[in-house]
Amino acid sequence: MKLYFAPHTCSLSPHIVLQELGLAYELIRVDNQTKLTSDGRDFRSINPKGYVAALELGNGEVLTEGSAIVQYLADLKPTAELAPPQGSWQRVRLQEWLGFISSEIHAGAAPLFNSALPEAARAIFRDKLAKRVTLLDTTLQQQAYLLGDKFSIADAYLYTVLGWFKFFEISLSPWPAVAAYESRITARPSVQAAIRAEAEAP
Ligand SMILES: N[C@@H](CCC(=O)N[C@@H](CS)C(=O)NCC(=O)O)C(=O)O
Repeated sequence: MKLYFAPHTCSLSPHIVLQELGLAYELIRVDNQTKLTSDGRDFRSINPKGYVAALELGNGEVLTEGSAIVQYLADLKPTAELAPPQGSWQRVRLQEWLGFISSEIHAGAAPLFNSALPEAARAIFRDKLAKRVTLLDTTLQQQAYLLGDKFSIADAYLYTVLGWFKFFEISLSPWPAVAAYESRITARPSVQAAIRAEAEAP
């Protein structure tokens, strides 16, 4: 499998999952400005959407959309229990979280990377994000991870997008349970290995 990634982006989420599962993969860096891969190809010929993450399978299929990729990966190794079984109620709960992270946190935070965004719009996005993180804090006051007491693919995704808050100078200190959650996940060997591999990738 090949994971197309760009540093500090949402592709860290499937990367953490690959590390958690101990699966073999090749890492291919994408320059999100030029859309060139580190091996000199036009990334849009691999993923016409032009954005990471993309996972190329051995049979040549390319899977995109982070929440689909992490579910595909988790199902390759069900014994790792990174996702509840397909068809279970808990799987639906997982998908509920993945949808929330994707549409409320990921898509809610991404505009803040745009330096052309006017301050008034920036304030609107920040306020909305704060409301969503307050909801997360309420959940994480009661349990260690989004689905309960076990780390799942939803946590890999949420951790990844929470990591952007430092770029926006949004401190997690108003949400102590979220801050503790972020520190707990930072300490996972899979996270450290993924971050190191991205820094060292050509
Ligand atoms: N809907 C996609 C969004 C992916 C996405 O936002 N990718 C960003 C990095 S986090 C990107 O590569 N942006 C570059 C671009 O859109 O040109 C998903 O959930 O995977």
